[in-house]
Amino acid sequence: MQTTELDPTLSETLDRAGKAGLTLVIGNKNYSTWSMRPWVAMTAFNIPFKEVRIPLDTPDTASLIAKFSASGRVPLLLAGETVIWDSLAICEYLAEQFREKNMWPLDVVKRAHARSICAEMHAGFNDLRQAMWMNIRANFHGKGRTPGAQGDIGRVCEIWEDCMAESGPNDFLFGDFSIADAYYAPVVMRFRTYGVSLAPALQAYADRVAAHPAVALWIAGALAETETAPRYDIYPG
Ligand SMILES: N[C@@H](CCC(=O)N[C@@H](CS)C(=O)NCC(=O)O)C(=O)O
Repeated sequence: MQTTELDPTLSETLDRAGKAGLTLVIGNKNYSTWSMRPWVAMTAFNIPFKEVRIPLDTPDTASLIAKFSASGRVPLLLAGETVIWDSLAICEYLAEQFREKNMWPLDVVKRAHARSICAEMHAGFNDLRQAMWMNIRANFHGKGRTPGAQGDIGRVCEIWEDCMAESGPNDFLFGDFSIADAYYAPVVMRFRTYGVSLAPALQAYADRVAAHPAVALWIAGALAETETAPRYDIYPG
């Protein structure tokens, strides 16, 4: 197992990140699933970066994001003069820039599997997104179980079970923590908020993710935020 201690003293990494001038622009930690993914990956792999946080759902959100990118979305990675405006593109860029960190699994077949499940998350799960948005501070137990969301929950469980069948009982999806775990971390947050019951092995995986120091830091940040987005704070009906 890879150590999950955060070690910000890796001078070579610090030096390179400093030269690259990495800044990650994110939304609120409580609500922004796409921001959570690269933030957790960078933190878990000890890649230092400056954080710029733009609260979502305010009258200023669009103009603040527009200062950095015309995409109108966060996260954004600013790497020197380069702007990368999509969570998966950011993770791929980092995996290339910091190859020695093995942010993807080392084995080519596992790597292809990891990329597939990240691509599936990136392109799909719309029902889960719509009915069970992320709100780390909220308790929406029992809500959001539309047929489509139930189907998406089932598919997430299938994906995790497939991975668990190959990795060990105390492992992450592909053994050591990887981009794939960062990609599914917001789903873990949703399952907690909406009280989704999981088979014991999957619950144990979800607990491992939530307890990972990088994820725990993100959760602490979400709990400390004071701004709210009212339309995501009350579950209608
Ligand atoms: N495909 C993009 C999706 C990014 C996205 O939709 N971000 C949301 C926040 S989680 C956003 O920026 N919304 C803009 C807004 O709410 O004004 C990615 O993977 O980064």
